[in-house]
Amino acid sequence: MSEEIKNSEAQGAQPERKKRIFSAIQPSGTITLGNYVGALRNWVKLQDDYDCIFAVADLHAITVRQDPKAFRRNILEAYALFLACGIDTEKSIFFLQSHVHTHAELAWLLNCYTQFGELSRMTQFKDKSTKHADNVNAGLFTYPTLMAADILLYQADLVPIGADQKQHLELARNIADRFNGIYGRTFTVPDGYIPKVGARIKSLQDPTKKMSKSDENANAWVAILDKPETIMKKFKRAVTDSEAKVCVGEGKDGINNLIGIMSAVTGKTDEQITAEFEGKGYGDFKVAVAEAVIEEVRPIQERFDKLIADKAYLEEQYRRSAELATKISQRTLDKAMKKIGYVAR
Ligand code: ATP
Ligand code: LTN
Repeated sequence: MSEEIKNSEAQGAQPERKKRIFSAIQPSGTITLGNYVGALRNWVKLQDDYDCIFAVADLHAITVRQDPKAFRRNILEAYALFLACGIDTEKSIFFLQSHVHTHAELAWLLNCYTQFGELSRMTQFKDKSTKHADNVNAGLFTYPTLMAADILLYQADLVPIGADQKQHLELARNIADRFNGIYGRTFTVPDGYIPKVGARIKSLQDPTKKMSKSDENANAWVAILDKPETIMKKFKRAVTDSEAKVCVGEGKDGINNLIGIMSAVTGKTDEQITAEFEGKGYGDFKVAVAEAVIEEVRPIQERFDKLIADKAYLEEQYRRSAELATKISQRTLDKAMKKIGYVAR
């Protein structure tokens, strides 16, 4: 066999490297239908086509004061719920951010390559410091450099995020560019991976706003772990218009949102849904949407109940993932430290 053919065979046999994805979500109590449709469910789908690394961003969560007992429970529940939704530790690495020491370490280094002015321009910082004026801590201010560290440690190519995180990702890109510019290529400059606008679920009480778990009115959101009767009650109370015709239309934000939810959970198109409910009232439609959502979350809730009762299993999963994540991220941290001029450990 000629050298050339051998070479080309060897090349052909080499599997193409999958692109790496990194994303994280904060463990802030309830995970809503919005979070599920807009973030979690996409992560589950991405696992087959990408090399995925996901984390529960528990370090980010202490920019607001947390009750220790509730915090610990929320972190574990978020972890179990994500597994229940289909995050698979055989396919992906899925860890608790606080278990991987490199995140806080790189975040410190990156703080010194980030300008005060850049962080001051972050709209999330401006919003949150106005909302919680009594606790504008330094962590809230440097939140984006920790997020940059999360991403850059794994040399991620793509970062699935909601539109609200675009500015933070842009900053992570700038920090990576700046560092690479000074020291030579150290970090992959990541691209955002923003789902289609259609996946934005709106509040059930004010359908011009997004469904948000921090909404004070609990009727505005549906949690993945809400009981079936609660889900039914919340949908029955959903705000609609007075036209009483199930179809997509201008000024029909409430019904548009319910059709969007129905479509997201059943996979049916808006036209199919409209045809199915022709001649029927909003009451019937709300019940049907609630039933579809209940069916979607039922298996997730069943898996969650089993997982949360099995602490040993959960521990095995997050420990193993943290070990793998530490190994990968340590390489990047070492590389960055060497470039800065630190003495090797
Ligand atoms: P908060 O109320 O504290 O802002 P949230 O419910 O808006 O929380 P985040 O923690 O900010 O949720 O977001 C987690 C992920 O879920 C992000 O990727 C975000 O884009 C996505 N997400 C949040 N709300 C929705 C929604 N209503 N529709 C679609 N995706 C959403
Ligand atoms: N800030 C994000 C959560 C988050 C994240 C990340 C997302 C923390 N670290 C790294 C993507 C990549 C949020 O509040 N949704």
